[in-house]
Amino acid sequence: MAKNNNQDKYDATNIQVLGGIEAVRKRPAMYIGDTSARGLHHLVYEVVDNSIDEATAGFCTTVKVIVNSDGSVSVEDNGRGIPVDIHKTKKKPAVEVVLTTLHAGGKFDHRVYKVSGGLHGVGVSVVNALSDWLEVEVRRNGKIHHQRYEHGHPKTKLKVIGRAKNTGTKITFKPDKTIFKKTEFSFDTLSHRLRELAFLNKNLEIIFYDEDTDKKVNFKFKGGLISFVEYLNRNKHPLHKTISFSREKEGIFIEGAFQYSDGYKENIFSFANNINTIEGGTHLTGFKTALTRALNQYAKNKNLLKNINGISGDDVREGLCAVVSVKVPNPQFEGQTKTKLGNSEVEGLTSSVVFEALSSFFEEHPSVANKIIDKAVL
Ligand code: 0RA
Repeated sequence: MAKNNNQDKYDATNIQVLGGIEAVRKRPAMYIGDTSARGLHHLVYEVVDNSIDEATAGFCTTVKVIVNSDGSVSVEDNGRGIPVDIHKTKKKPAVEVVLTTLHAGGKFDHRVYKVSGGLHGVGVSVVNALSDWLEVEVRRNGKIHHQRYEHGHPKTKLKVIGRAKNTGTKITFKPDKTIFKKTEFSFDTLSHRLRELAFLNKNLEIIFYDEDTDKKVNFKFKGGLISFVEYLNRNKHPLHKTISFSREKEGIFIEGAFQYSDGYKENIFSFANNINTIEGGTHLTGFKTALTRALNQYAKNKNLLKNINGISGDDVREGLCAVVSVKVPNPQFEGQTKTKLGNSEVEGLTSSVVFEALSSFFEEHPSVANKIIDKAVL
């Protein structure tokens, strides 16, 4: 074991926590993928994900992300605040347990939809372990609570530092220069992901400010995925108003939006629990199958196919821009980069939700259906 040159005491109650934190510092890539710019930005996403989960649970409306001029990042939300009561067995404030224990789930897991499996969902304790320092501020029970950590270890006790009228959590952390190759954050990389998260979580306000460049953006989309598709198609010539669907079935929330434009390229994005599933998966397959089936059935019923047998999936997707997003309680992420949704039950559920929604949409909007079929037949 490496020489202990800090002031931490290796007593029986601490040993497991220290083991976890040390393991993360020894092999950071195991937890965040790599220690390049990608891994560095992943720290921000991990903290932001926790605030988004609080929003998904219905307790948070605003998330503020600030890149401070000293190179630290603050993520502040107006959720319930991480609990501060003393953990029964660990005999420490819950917030300290959350910030120092790997996978401190169970009672203190506020996540509605798990994100583990990919690199996401590793927990804020990983961010803490890979930070030079981290400070947490919890507004809860009418008080502001504060604690500071260094390299993942508590440096102060959780202390009340003031009174609070509202609730929420603010986490500020400075990535450890001895771990990351580069510790500068990219405004474009962060704003791209934060914009995406605002599209995926409609009505959630995400404010992003970079102190150094004085650049500020504010994302909030009433339209959710509809706004997402319209953003993606902003420089195209659309054939119709964006079509959308959203339904919960058997504990799985399925939503999507799509729009055809006059081009021929296919542009489909899929997400599972807010993670961009670059390699696709069962939700994407279900969507594609249903789109092809719904259009073919409509075309056959209305005698639009003349002397052809049917329209192929590839033809149906020419000029299509679509976003499909599912929220699954226990996702399985597969593939080379763990960005392929594997849950087999999701395929049938997605395809039936999409097929039903599109069939009735086409019946009610024959002019839109005709335009799409004309384009596909051509
Ligand atoms: C555990 C339990 C509860 C909330 C949270 C964690 C929580 C964590 C984070 C991290 C960033 N923002 C957060 N907001 C909340 C629920 C506590 C309760 O029942 O009141």
